Amino acid sequence: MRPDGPPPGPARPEFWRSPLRGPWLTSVLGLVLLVGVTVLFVTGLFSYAAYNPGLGAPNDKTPDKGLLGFYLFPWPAGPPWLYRLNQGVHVTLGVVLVPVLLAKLWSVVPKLFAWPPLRSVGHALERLSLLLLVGGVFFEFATGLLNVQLDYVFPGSFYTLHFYGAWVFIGAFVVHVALRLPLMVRTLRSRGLRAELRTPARRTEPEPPDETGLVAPDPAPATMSRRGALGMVGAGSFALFAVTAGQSIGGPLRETALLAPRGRDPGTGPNGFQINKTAESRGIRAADIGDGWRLTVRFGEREEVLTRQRLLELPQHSAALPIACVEGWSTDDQEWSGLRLTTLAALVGIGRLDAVDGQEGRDGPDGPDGREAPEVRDVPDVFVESAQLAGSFRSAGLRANQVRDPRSLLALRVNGADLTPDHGYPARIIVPANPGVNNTKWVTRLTFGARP
Ligand SMILES: Nc1nc2c(c(=O)[nH]1)N[C@H]1C(S)=C(S)[C@@H](COP(=O)(O)O)O[C@H]1N2
Ligand SMILES: [Mo]
Repeated sequence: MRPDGPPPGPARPEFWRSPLRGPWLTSVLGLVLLVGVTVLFVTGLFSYAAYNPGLGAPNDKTPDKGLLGFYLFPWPAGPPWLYRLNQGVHVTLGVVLVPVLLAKLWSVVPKLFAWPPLRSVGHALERLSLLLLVGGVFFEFATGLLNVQLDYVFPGSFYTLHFYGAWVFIGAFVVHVALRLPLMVRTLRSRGLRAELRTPARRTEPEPPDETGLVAPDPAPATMSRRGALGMVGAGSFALFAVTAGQSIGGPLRETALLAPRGRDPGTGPNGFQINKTAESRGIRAADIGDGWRLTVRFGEREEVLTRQRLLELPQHSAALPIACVEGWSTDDQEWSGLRLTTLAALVGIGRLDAVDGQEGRDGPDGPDGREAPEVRDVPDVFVESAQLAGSFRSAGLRANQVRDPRSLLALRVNGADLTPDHGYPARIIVPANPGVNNTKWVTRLTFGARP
């Protein structure tokens, strides 16, 4: 034994014997992850922008982000399915990539035991970047999956951890891709995917040894082809897709979302769609939302206090909109009806009330008859508060472009029935393309032109 050689065990190249391990398999899996992780990162950034963190604390779960918020932009109020699509892709793809990620780590696992652990400063830096890469990816997947699957159990806020974790990870990821991309392209060119997929186990040979050190020096005979290995990963991903995607796609497929805790069995009737936080769980008491409930609308010095009966006497409008949660589940479009936010703005002197509602659209859905909502300029942002006393989702800001949209409602009814307490009775916000968390339930106060 060489005195400076690796100790017996996984640090020795001979320890790893799979004939499948090699740069080609690693490159195929790497390419899938390169595309997948890029989509995850971009949809993740969009998701943060969709919260409209610029509106202040209730909307911003990472107020200390500093320069990391450089890309933020006002989130559009439509098309209505925009956030639904973004989060459906983000969460479903994250789940589906798990087998690919595990296979990729398996394919390079000998490198984690490389001996000697630190050869030079450059080598030390490379290993540090790999530590951030592997640690970062596990951290992002773990926090993401926990947030989707369980009542979040990680210590610390999901939002901050997932957000900062994403930036640390993506830094390491960019370095890794920059270092490995040329090798990946070369390797993928060296063996045709199609030929490889036609090769059965008995003809499967190890890749030629090369500088990557992934190829086993003493390979065992193949018990599985590369086609089989990729097929196994693909089947795993497909199975996860099949039991997850229904929560975001909706319709009859909702029943197939076996892995989605909030995707299924929301009951029947007009209010028979998902409930994330029940009234009871948020500490909403019967008295908070009973006959004594009032809505206060305020703009500067002007204030109106309205009963639900009074709200129902004002012009009602409807809009077919989904609820889409950061967790990836969403509802199909529901027919919400109530007051346009512009109508409420007009009550406190923003725009003219008659210009906003006039005689048009009373009690009917807009659209089919082709009547456009009159344009309302210069509406300010609005700060929405609820009867909920504590918790980070008790209030939220909406940006002027959202307030202005004729589909943005303070909903009193859904699918022809009064809201149930769990869906936000007496009144809830519903805005196209708005993340679920900003569609505040049990609303008690709207303050126009105010930021918290
Ligand atoms: N006051 C209040 N409103 C709230 C919440 C909350 O905890 N408190 N949860 C939000 C979240 S995270 C989502 S996804 C939607 C879910 O609405 P639903 O339960 O009617 O489907 O409500 C939002 N409105
Ligand atoms: Mo949510």
